[in-house]
Amino acid sequence: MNTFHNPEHTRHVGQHEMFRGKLVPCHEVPARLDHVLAELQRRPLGPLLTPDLTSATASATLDAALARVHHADYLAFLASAWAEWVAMDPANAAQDALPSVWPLPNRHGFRTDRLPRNFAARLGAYSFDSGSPLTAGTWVAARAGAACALAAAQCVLGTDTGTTPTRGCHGERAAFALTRPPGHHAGPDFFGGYCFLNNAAVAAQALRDGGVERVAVLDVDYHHGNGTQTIFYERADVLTVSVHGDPATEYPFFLGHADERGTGAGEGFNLNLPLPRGTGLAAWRVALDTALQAVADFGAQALVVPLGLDTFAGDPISGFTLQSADYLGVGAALASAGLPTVFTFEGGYAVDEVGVNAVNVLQGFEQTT
Ligand code: OKP
Ligand code: ZN
Repeated sequence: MNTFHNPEHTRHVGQHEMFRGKLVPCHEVPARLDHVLAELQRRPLGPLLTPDLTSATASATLDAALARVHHADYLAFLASAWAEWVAMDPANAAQDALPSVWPLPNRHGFRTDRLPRNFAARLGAYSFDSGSPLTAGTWVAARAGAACALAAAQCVLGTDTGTTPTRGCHGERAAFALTRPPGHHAGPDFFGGYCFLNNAAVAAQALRDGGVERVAVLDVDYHHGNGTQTIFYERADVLTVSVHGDPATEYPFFLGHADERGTGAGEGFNLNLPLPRGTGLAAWRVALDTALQAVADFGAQALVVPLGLDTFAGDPISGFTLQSADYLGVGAALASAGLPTVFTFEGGYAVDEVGVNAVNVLQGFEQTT
């Protein structure tokens, strides 16, 4: 399996996230990715590649792929956000940008048809929580990360549209986009949950645009993939399935219930499998099998797996109890779908174990193909 990793990830380093009334150190730290890379060096699964964005063609191809899943005004906001944050007050340069005011839905009377000029207000208009610091390097890191997702999709497609080193990348069975910040909470025009650009959605859309008629996204992160769900909610060509902590008690709280089945043309093409906090491997695997059956019934021709490792028992912010060795079986189960598969690295905050857990999934997958 080819891994596309993002050396620019180190440019996204948040200082704090807001948690229950105080600023606490970020859980989503650069060391997470370093542990996965180190484990991939101990247990190599294939080439380690980095997308090359230096040419104008590669850069334009990436921007076009981003524009397929995110709104143009949101992308422009992200690109200039840090400069505008510092322009508000030069002292802001020492501080992450964290939103602290949001418009409630229109039923409360707030207007979202007028975007405020004030940058702190716009930060709120394009986000849904105060846990996702936007830093000087966030845009560069997130954009280079989306390039990994695009490259991974191109690798399983066997096409090269300019950003991908082609070595070993022609219709591969699977590829891994190893990047941070994560992506599955980012929606068409909002960030949150540590996510800014939806890497899994970029990959799924790139597979569609590369000629795959039916693409399934099977999100195994502890947290519901609300951004991905929202991006594809009205579409029948991309099935979104998520196994996650019940939003009645678990983040992101305001989406992820079992009765969300898609709307319009997309009705029947979203499946949520919420599980109670405390769920262990046996019940989680039953849900995964239900998810895989839905992928098969849909007739998916390619699979995207937002791979969160925060289902691990030792995760500090999550509530399932999977053990490290269980992830080998998770990878094997995912491989049993028999589909070209793109993995995107999402959550997993037990930093010392996240490398072993992630590579266990990928190794279990490889051993089963
Ligand atoms: C991201 B991913 C709120 C902080 C709450 C956010 C968890 C984000 C998880 N201020 N925690 O799905 O692993
Ligand atoms: Zn998560």
